[in-house]
Amino acid sequence: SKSNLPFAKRAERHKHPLVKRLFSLAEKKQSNVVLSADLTTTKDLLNFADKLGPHIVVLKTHIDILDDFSQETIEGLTRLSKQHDFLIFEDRKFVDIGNTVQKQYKGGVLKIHDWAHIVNCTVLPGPGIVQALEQTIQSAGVADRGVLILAEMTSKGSLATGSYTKASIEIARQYPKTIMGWVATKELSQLAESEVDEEDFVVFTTGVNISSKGDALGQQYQTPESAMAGGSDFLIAGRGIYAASDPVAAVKEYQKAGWDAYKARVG
Ligand code: 6AU
Repeated sequence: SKSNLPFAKRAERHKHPLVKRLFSLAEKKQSNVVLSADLTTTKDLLNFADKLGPHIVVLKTHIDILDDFSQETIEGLTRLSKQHDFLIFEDRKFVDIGNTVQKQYKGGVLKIHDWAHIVNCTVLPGPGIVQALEQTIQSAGVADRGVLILAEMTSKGSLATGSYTKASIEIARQYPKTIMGWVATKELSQLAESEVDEEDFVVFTTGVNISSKGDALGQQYQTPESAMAGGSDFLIAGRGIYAASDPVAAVKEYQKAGWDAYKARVG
């Protein structure tokens, strides 16, 4: 299966330009770490992006939690993304009718499409949400934009299970030019029938933490090793890294754990 193939091989045969770039970046930096940079000031966000940037492949933002969002935030992020060679993933979790989502993606104060390589959405509204995001990307004519489907959630009592999760996979298969993969606790391709030969959706796993099992608000963690054993490709970690007493040491620890597990898997 694709999980046993090296990222370099997957980069070579993949048709989605942004997935190609992601796999190549991972090989180059020897990292499959996505930093969930849930900081609330521009200064902190840019500081962490600068210090940890060399060790990560993607920086994930929640841009609407910043107290002082401005054009400087975006200019800083974009500059650091080029300097340290990481992609930017705005964890927007779009969930609305296509017409509204297009406005949220392109416009408003945040203009997410302008600067975020990756965004995610739920399929709660049905496939129209993906169609809307795809239309925006295609009419902009850019090659370095992509979407992840939120196929599962890590929080206790999550309702993103069963037929919702299965529909996520089926909808992903309808939009291979736009959908890069999904956010999930494990590999899910086997859940929905008619897996296409050579299909290669990327699995981003969040809720990854080396030293904690969860938080007081229902978050549930697994380790980098268990995530990779379950078929994950990229590990999203937030507090495990940025809230550590030494975040640089922590990001290196996650980088090594993720990369060792990846190497063990591909042999
Ligand atoms: O490592 P943490 O717990 O500090 O942060 C986890 C990050 C947060 C969540 O908003 C996000 O991952 N997340 C997501 C994503 C990425 O879509 C889905 C989910 O089910 N659980 C989850 O924690 O920024």
